[in-house]
Amino acid sequence: MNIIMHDLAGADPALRFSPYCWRIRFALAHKGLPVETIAWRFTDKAAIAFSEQERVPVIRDGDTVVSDSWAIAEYLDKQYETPTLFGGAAGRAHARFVNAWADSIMLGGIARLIVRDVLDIVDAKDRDYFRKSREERFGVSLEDVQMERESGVSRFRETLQPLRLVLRQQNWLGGAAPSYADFIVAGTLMWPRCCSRFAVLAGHDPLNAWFERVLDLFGGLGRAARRP
Ligand SMILES: N[C@@H](CCC(=O)N[C@@H](CS)C(=O)NCC(=O)O)C(=O)O
Repeated sequence: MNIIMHDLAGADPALRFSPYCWRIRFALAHKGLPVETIAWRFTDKAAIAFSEQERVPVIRDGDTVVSDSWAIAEYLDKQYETPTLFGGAAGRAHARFVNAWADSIMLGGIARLIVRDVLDIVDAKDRDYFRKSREERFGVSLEDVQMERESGVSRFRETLQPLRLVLRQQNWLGGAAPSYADFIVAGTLMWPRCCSRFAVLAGHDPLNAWFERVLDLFGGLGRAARRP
């Protein structure tokens, strides 16, 4: 039986834009596990009530339900040992740092660049909820959050310098082969790619070469993703 995953979608059900869900799409593909995704909207809380929380990704694997992308990655690596996502306990510990860094520094930085654009692609029934919940979080309007993005984008790009320094030495964050650390960062970059036409990476950024390699993995899974 295929694994089922509730996956955040926009007004266009083919537009899948959650950074956390993308991490798991890549992780499942890495394991060679077929997945059936179910389009989920921010306000479809009842559809995932069985997981006893309100966010996606949520996977159902037979009788097992797991939510939270990190917990799902750990579950997958335990349940389906090879090919490994983490490369052992030390790799998992390092990936935990990458996860925390991506969640705090990368996602926060990207939100300031594209959060108003997200409003344009969410389903009509999610629009009020999305605006209200995100404006409460930022304390200003979505328009104001994103207003200074042309000048602010360079600050975001500077925060990615550790990635450049590592990827100058090796092809993947996982070393010689991609690991969950690559999927965390690439999944995070799928969010702006699938929500906005704003370029969060400069054209000359060496990170593009690595991101293009990720987009080509698994038969071009990331590259084929619907974009606005
Ligand atoms: N820590 C969770 C975060 C999941 C999360 O925040 N997902 C977003 C979609 S990108 C969500 O479901 N948001 C629901 C909401 O804002 O109400 C993970 O890693 O999976």
